Amino acid sequence: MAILEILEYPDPRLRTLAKPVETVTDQHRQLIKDMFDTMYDAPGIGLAATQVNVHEQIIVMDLSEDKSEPRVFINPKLTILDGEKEKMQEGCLSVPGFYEDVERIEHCLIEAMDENGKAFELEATGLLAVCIQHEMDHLNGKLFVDYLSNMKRDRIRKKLEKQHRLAAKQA
Ligand code: QAP
Ligand code: CO
Repeated sequence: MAILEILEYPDPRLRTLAKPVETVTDQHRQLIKDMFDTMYDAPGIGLAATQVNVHEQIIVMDLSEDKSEPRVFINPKLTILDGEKEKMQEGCLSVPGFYEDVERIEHCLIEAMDENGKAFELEATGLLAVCIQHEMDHLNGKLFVDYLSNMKRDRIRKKLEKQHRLAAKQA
């Protein structure tokens, strides 16, 4: 079991563009295990490799309450199935303690590979659709705070910067 360090906003490394995985290797499978350990430990429902400073297109997710539905998405592609938008309150392990409404596409199709390199398709609505869009944003260097007003985003940034300064002094 390995808990990885999660980068926190406004760390510039969260802005890195993730590269597609060419071949899924044992090394990727080990990273995926560690990402699940890290996400469950937090606890969270979704984590992108970007957040643990690995810049490859890998996402882990589990929306269940009992760790019973682990999902892996490698090189995910999204197709909009319905133009409807839905607003949902989002949080992020890289923006701890802050939750805000974000509008996302309500109904989409995801094409991705699993941890064995096997391609699959998944039709997503509701929380699953929201979460996959949130995590795919991470792979593109984007955060949910980017959808907020400058004022709200600045307030969050300043509070986190202050926490980081205090934590650094403690160490
Ligand atoms: C993304 O986020 C998400 O602030 C996953 O103090 C969230 O797992 C998509 C977390 C909501 C859609 C809706 C956040 C844990 C976990 C915090 C997470 C915190 C501790 C966030
Ligand atoms: Co996030």
